[in-house]
Amino acid sequence: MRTLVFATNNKHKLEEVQALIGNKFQLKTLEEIGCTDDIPETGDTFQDNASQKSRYIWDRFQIDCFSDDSGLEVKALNGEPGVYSARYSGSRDPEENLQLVMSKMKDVSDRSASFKCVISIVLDGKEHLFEGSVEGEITNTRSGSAGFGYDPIFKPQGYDVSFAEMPAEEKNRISHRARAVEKLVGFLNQQ
Ligand code: ITT
Repeated sequence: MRTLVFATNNKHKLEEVQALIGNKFQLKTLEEIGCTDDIPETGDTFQDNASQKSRYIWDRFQIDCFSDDSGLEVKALNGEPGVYSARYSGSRDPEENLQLVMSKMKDVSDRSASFKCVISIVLDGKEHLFEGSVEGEITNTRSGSAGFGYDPIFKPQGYDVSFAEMPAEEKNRISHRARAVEKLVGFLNQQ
């Protein structure tokens, strides 16, 4: 079985991706390879940040690895929080970040938003990129407690519930991350 490092410190992402990848590939965590570094994420785009994370691990450890850079883009906020999704309020507290989006969206009628995910994988030193997105809207009130981050205020198009009200398997069928991981798995199966 092929072993891949998933370069993330977000345990929710790890759980989602592990469930999507199943047992075809063995995922190793940063902890398992002894990496406790604060991996830089200084890019202006999801792609730049994803590349930065996976290349950092490749350069330091020469291990096949991939990373996910993702976030919420709200149309009425000119694409914010975007690449700053994990620290939009200045803090890494998901609750504070969610509250800030809710307060900025108070009284805004165009509620369109999307989640984006870019996966960068470095295999034998060569990088490949995969993208996924899901359209939806920011709800007026929060609901649900599953998932993470902005899930309680994001309702995917065609659904009456937020991501945080869905069972993990359902979010994992339609999410931005699921779509990017599906492309990644298709690619890995051809290697
Ligand atoms: P790593 O960089 O260690 O992977 P991170 O959480 O810092 O972890 P990102 O820089 O990619 O990851 O930021 C992603 C943020 O976007 C995440 O912290 C959430 O706030 C938000 N986000 C991404 N995917 C999400 C999802 O499926 N549901 C809810 N919020 C999500």
